Amino acid sequence: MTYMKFGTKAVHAGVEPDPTTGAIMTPIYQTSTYVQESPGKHKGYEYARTQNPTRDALQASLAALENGKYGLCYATGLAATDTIMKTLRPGDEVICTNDMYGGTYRLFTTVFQPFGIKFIFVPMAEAESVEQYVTDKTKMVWVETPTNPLMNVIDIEKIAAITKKHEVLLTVDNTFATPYLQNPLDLGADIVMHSVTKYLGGHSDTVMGAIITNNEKLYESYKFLQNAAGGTPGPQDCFLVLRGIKTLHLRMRQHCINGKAVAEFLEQHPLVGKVYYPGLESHKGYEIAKKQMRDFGGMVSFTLKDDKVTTAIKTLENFNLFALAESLGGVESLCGHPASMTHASIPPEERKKSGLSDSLIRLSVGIEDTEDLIADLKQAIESASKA
Ligand code: P1T
Repeated sequence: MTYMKFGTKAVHAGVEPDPTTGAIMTPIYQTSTYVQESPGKHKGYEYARTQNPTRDALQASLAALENGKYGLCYATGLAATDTIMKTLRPGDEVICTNDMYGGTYRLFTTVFQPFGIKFIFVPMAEAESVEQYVTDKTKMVWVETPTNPLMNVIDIEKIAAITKKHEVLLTVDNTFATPYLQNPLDLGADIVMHSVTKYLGGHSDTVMGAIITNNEKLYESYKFLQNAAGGTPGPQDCFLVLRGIKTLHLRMRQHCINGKAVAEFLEQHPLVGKVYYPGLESHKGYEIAKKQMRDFGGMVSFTLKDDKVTTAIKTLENFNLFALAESLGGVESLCGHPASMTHASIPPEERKKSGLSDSLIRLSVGIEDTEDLIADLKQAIESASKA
């Protein structure tokens, strides 16, 4: 079946009534193995690390949402990234954006770098400048856009023109945007990676990762690694994400409405310093975001004019509705302190170079009523400055 529109895909793609009972919801195939009639004679399923019907449905759904041919799921977002990196070899070079999730930075620098893969972290706001870092050893450009936590927007089409010219791969971590807002494969990327934990799951109840591609050879290597290295998700988690995806378009609409309202409120507040949100005209990536995204999402970062770390911490402690927690993309609003939480594994001097201040506050704006979120922000900021 071909689904034309995103909402219809979110509800239906990959999901067929269960062949044995007609159950409209894909069952949780909680089994480790499948009985064979005769050795090698089976129904397409042998062992649950290799294949699982609940996972199959989710993989097909994710591929459809990203306009890709192939989808694969992994135990976490980092397990998906680990799989992509395992296809590289000692001596290979990867050019990466210098602002990215701290765990991805840690995986690259402390796990893969010692195996002889070189990672070059560079700013990518001016996409053309990336070409100067390409050498005959470059195998991949790794883009996260919008970036975590500074919301830098990277021009995927322009980077793709460079990677195509030099015959290197382009991977885009599409976690912050989601396929509802941005489809990197359509813009020239070879590989899309997701922390499914976030908006795709959408309810803060599971961790998972995914890879989507149109490249059959890459798909075969990642699928091989899914079985050979075994970083697969369980069927219960696949079920939860399948359920989450059915409302992705509805949730994202409200995340975008609330994200914009929060960013605009912060921008006009006299106690607020910088606001990082790609939907603000003052944001340096606004024009690129308008070109490559359908809306601007629910992630907002900001600093206070009083730039002391203690004031930022007090503000975080003052929130009532925004819960202080790692992660993002759930229906409920969260707040965090990247320097000591999600990005603590990036050395302070590297954080400074990319512009990540120790007083930065990051918000994952949920789908609650906008007025309640603004009221909570207002009281948290204003009472921190009084204390
Ligand atoms: O947590 P995991 O599912 O392994 O995904 C890692 C990951 C990859 N890419 C991006 C852009 C991410 O934000 C993450 C995880 N991020 C958080 C836990 C966080 O709070 O930023």
